[in-house]
Amino acid sequence: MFNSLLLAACAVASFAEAQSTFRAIPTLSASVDAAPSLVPAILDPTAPNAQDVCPGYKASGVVQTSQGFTADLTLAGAPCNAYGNDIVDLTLAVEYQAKQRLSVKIFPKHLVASNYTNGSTTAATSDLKFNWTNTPSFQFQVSRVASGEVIFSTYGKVIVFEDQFLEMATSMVPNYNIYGLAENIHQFRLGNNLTRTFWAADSGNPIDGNLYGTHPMYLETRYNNGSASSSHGVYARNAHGQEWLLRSDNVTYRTIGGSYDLYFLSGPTPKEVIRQYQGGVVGLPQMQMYWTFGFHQCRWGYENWTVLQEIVDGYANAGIQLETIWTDIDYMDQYRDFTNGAMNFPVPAGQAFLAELYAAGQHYVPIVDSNIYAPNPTNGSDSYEPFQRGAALSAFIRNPDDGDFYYGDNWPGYSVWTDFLVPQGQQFWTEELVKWYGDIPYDGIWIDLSEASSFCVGSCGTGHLQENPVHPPFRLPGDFNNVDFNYPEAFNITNATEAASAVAASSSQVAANSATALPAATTTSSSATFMRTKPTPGVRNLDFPPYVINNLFEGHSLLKNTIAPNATHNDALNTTEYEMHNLFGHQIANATYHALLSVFPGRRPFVISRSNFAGSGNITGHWGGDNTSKWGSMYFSIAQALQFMMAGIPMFGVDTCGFAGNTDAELCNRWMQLSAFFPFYRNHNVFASIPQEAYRWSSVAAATRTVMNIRYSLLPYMYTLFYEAHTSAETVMRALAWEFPNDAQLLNVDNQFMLGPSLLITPVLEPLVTSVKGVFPGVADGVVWYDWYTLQPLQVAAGENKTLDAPLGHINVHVKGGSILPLQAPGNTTATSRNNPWSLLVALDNKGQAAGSLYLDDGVSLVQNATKNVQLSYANNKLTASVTGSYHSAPALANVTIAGVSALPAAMTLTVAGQPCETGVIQLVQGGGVLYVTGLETFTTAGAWEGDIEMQFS
Ligand SMILES: *[C@@H]1O[C@H](CO)[C@@H](O)[C@H](O)[C@H]1NC(C)=O
Ligand SMILES: *[C@@H]1O[C@H](CO)[C@@H](O)[C@H](O)[C@H]1NC(C)=O
Ligand SMILES: *[C@@H]1O[C@H](CO)[C@@H](O)[C@H](O)[C@H]1NC(C)=O
Ligand SMILES: *[C@@H]1O[C@H](CO)[C@@H](O)[C@H](O)[C@H]1NC(C)=O
Ligand SMILES: CC(=O)N[C@H]1CO[C@H](CO)[C@@H](O)[C@@H]1O
Repeated sequence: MFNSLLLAACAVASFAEAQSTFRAIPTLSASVDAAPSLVPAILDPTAPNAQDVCPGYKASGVVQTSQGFTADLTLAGAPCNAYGNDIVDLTLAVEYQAKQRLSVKIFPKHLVASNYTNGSTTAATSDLKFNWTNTPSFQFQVSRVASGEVIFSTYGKVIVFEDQFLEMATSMVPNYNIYGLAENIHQFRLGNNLTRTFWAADSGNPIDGNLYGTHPMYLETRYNNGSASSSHGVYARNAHGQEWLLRSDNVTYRTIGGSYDLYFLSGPTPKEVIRQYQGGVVGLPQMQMYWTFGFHQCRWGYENWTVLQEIVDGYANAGIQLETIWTDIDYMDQYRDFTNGAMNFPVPAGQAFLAELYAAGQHYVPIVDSNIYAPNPTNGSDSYEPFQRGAALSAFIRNPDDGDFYYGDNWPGYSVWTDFLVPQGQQFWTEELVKWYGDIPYDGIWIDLSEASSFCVGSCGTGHLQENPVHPPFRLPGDFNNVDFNYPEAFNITNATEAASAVAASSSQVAANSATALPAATTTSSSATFMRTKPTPGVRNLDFPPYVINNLFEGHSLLKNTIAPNATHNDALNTTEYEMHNLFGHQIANATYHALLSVFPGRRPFVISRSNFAGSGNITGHWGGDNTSKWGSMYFSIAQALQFMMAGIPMFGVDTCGFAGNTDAELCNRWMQLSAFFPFYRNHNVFASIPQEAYRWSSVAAATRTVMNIRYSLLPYMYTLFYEAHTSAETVMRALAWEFPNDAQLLNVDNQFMLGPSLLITPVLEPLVTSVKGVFPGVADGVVWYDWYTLQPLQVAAGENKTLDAPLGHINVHVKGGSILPLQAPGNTTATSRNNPWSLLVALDNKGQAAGSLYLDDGVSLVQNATKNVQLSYANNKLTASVTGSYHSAPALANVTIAGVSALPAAMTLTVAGQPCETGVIQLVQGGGVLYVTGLETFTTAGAWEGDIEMQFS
């Protein structure tokens, strides 16, 4: 069976086959996405330096408040109008909001600050101190009261506040270590020479370029020459297009609008900073349903319900867990939201498919795009009711030039976008999702293209709707002569014959394309070039702000590939996309969350979405977007995940095995094993590349079965980590630098990570190797690391870069001594796993102690009728489980495995719920430093955690 699958997967994508799939509808010219070309300010030597030309402010009129003070800031000289119009009169509001959080706001004087406080902190009780001076202009410093350490200082720099440009800079210590500023494709430590541009973009996964998410928050760690490290956080709450310039001795923050709304977090550990940020400022991550931690399979290119059934069956036949099957845009009628293609995805067949899927305990999640098709008004058969209903509600964003809706372009043709700033946007979205659920009872929603992506510049559909449905202005994957022949690095070594044939086919395609007049894949020409606009007194230039951010698209214009900045909302202020652009993704995810509350009252909504903003973790999960089937893309997934753990969106994972391009058996093998330790575990790829389900190659199937059984046995641990994230801002995946904050050797580590406090993952991230190097922190302080598979302590010296065996199909997982992990025998779904026997894995530290915890609830409800907490501990040869709460888990506790026990105990006593047990049936076996206690099930037949358990060895 696997031999034939192996052949199928290794066959290169077929050039001939794809030539027949061209969509026979009018194709927009690439010129619709042409915009004037600009030079980003950071690359423009003639751009004014605001620090040189702007006068700064003087503070006066200080008024003490209960928790800080306010003052007037007045422009200290002639306006510089560097990239906008200087605002002359500002208000400064300094507020000691909590012991660990200081807020500094600077805003136009006529506005009133909103604030949230704990009501009792003052300068006298804060960890942080705010100092300021008026010489030579208003400048401030934030320092630690206890040590005097300055964590932020604008001394020596002017503060700039214009209607379209703000600039503030802080001095930095040499070789500073900062992390965060998600979303970026970059190493975990951001380095001292990087510009982070925030302007949500449908741009794939560009290294260092702007992409989907905006999280203007960083964490800085200072190692203080070997004494305890100190970490602090800075969050600048502002959604406008912006840039953070990380330079050798300063970080410069620039936005093209809004105000300064800064939060300084005192830490002093990385975990405290993260907790202060999520718990105190942007809000804690939502709790997810238990089943969402199962494995998800998706691809663009599942042609019909029958194919979907074949995929579900393929996993079952291969003995690999599949929890959720997803559909990409294939299922829709001509790419229109809330529809099903009548030919390939008819509703009745879908209902039959889903009934069977749900009966097997599995789940279904479809994609929903951010655009709404605007039907051809001259063709009655092109009617599309969701558009009519939304139009009747005035629920779409408008074109300011004519007051009609803004018509951009996306997969279905000319389209509109929902206006989530007004209540009717939510109403429209909820009604459509509820209505469609009546046809297709989905389990959650996947939101895509929410940057928001548009394939043309401006309201290109205005006056052209009679051409609909138009084809996007570039070739789609799988369109005529557009087959992807890319393979991972080293494919030419592992699969030389196939690689040669891919190269040949690729050349034929290039030759065929140059012989036709068809537009090439993605190039667009720009109509004019200029550096930047000049500020106009009293007026903002929304489409071409004078400060040009380094938007990564060709020509850098803000108009490219999205809704134009001057498009307006339906609110009383006619708020524009200039303000709202970076919030569209948050708003549509939020609207989807609330729509799902209507579809499933009382149930935790499951939303995975692409564009996101600070705080989006309250209402959505996120996948890493359009990555590629390359080894480097797999490596960057770890740093991207760690950013989102900081950002408070722990439901994160990437397209496993890679989205764009073809994968291969070796990369997919390593990646299926790595992603098994990410919270959101999904395999997904693009249309017109080879299939990459985990069962397509026997070697990948075997590696996946191995790791999937580990993941499913760890579901109680993963779920408990999520509960702790949701209630107390603990992180799920963790940087080594967070767990061992005083070890400066770990400051760059992003090729390894921890899952919670107990598991260290050391993946292989390169081809053609059978070993991997990793570090094992804490050894100098006595930390023991046990191999997951053998439970043997790793022999490793302090600071050693240890070489580990890592043959294909094996991922190194180590358990930190001192941990107790609650496990359940893996079933074929999360539901069957939940009904399987419990066990405990106890990994003793060098003092013979360990601890852990377990959280249980029904796994579904927003408000729980009953929950259960189990505190697990081991000391003095005694294992204790103390139970609180009344949630009932039926399976018994079957066995306990204790690593780090050197001899067989002479005796054992067991008490369950205070009752001594007759231990005759229990087996104790010791060998290789591990004690195996089996045969426990008869003592907890009513459920493992119905009462406290004490197990004493002597
Ligand atoms: C802040 O100002 C106080 C006096 O008001 C001074 O004692 C302290 O050294 C200053 N701190 C810093 C970091 O400049
Ligand atoms: C900073 O990065 C830029 C762009 O990558 C590079 O040209 C420059 O040499 C770097 N500067 C330093 C000091 O490394
Ligand atoms: C930040 O540092 C860079 C590189 O040294 C320098 O060119 C720039 O002027 C500095 N910016 C500020 C605001 O101090
Ligand atoms: C489903 O799609 C597959 C692949 O294109 C095709 O072979 C099959 O005939 C289709 N089945 C149905 C029922 O449409
Ligand atoms: C400066 C300011 O506006 N402070 C307010 C912050 O919020 C608290 C609680 O609502 C108010 O009491 C303060 O007046």
